[in-house]
Amino acid sequence: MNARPAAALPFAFLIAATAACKPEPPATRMARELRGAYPEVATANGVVRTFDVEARPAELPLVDGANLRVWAYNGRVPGPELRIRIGETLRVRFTNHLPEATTIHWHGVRVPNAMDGVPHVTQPPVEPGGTFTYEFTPKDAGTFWFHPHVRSSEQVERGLYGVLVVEDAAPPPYSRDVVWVLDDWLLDETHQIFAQFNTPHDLMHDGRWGNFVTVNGRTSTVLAARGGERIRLRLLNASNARIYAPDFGALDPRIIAVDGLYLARPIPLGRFELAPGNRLDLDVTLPASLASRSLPVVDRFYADTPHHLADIVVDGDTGRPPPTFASPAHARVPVWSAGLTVPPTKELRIDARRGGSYGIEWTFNDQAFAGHEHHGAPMLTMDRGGWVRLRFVNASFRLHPIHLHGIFFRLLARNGVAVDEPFFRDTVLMHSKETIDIGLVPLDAGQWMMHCHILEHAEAGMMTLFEVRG
Ligand SMILES: [Cu+2]
Repeated sequence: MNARPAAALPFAFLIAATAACKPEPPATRMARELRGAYPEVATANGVVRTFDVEARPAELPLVDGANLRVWAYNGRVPGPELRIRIGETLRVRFTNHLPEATTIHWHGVRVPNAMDGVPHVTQPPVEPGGTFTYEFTPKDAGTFWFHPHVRSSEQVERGLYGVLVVEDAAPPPYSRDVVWVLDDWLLDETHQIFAQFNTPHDLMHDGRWGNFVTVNGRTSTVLAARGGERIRLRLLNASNARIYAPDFGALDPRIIAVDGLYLARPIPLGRFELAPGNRLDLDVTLPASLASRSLPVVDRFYADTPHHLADIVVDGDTGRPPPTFASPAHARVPVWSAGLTVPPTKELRIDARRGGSYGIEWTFNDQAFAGHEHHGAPMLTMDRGGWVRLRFVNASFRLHPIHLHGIFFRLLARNGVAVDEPFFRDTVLMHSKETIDIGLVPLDAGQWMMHCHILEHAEAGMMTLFEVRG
């Protein structure tokens, strides 16, 4: 996909500017540097892949195997894994059998604005008994996911989420391609989902953290493998609020993609903070010499409270060394080294205050989102094709994973210190009292959401709209 030339439309004026021999302003140069990083438009090959998805209450053996009353897509948690190939058009015929309205948002997918699933902004909410057809051709291959954008802190927590995998035109020859959805569950003494949502405790802190951590809905997930295999392992954090730092022990996987897009080069996993919404594609090589053994994968976000996530259980070997194909992580990722020399286009200050329907509200620049149906004017307007620097100032002591719809961005700095991540993101974790700077070039017109992906913070006001003109 990275070889596909981007359409030249908004860049035509940049070529003219370059030809004029005047020194090129840094922002103009950085907008030009995005060319070819990822496609500007979707190229549909005419194949339409149709899926029927319905949301309804269900009772499923989850967590440690006891029956849990959940809300589920197609009677499964995680929901169905939608898998298509780049160039194909995804058509999802959605039916809502929940007792309340909902929508589906396609997290990380650069969709046409009308397919973004934001109620009252891009579509009417899908009422109980109602239907909506989502149809789009993804521009990017990678690991994405879908979830409601209505009362998300409850609907996602009850089990509504699924993975969308868009495969490359020629998928790299991994021995297997596996998805791990990480989530946590807050269960009460009856072993059911604790039914109070958006509590003052959750709002004052880092959202709702559960007392059970699961991979693919179970506390005992095992990936059965053989020595000599090379596995593509796609991780998604579907939790409302919990952050994971997965540790694979001696296996030392390489990161090949973050938030769907390939890196410029594979990098060691190290400590990667997988915040709600983030995806991480790992290249995991199991040496042929591994004796039969169980390799635990552990979350060490908080060093003093590690959580067992899952086990990779090696049983025998393939009899061959692991496949030696080149890593797919060789994307063109602009360096944007002049990013910090251009003044921020907009600064957004994040804080909490008393007020609102939950008693506490979270704000961008002292404004709390009044709900999708009462949304005001966008807080920020950007021109299509222009390079933009946004600064987020966390005036609070809490964690905030900042997510933008419809756009990939690069992290430029933390607390004013330049960072050089060789990848794009759609979600970045801000720590207590931290300031971050991100760079981006919007390519898709429309009104898009920007919000904290700690869903309780979002529900209590930490959402806003930005508009891309063009
Ligand atoms: Cu937050």
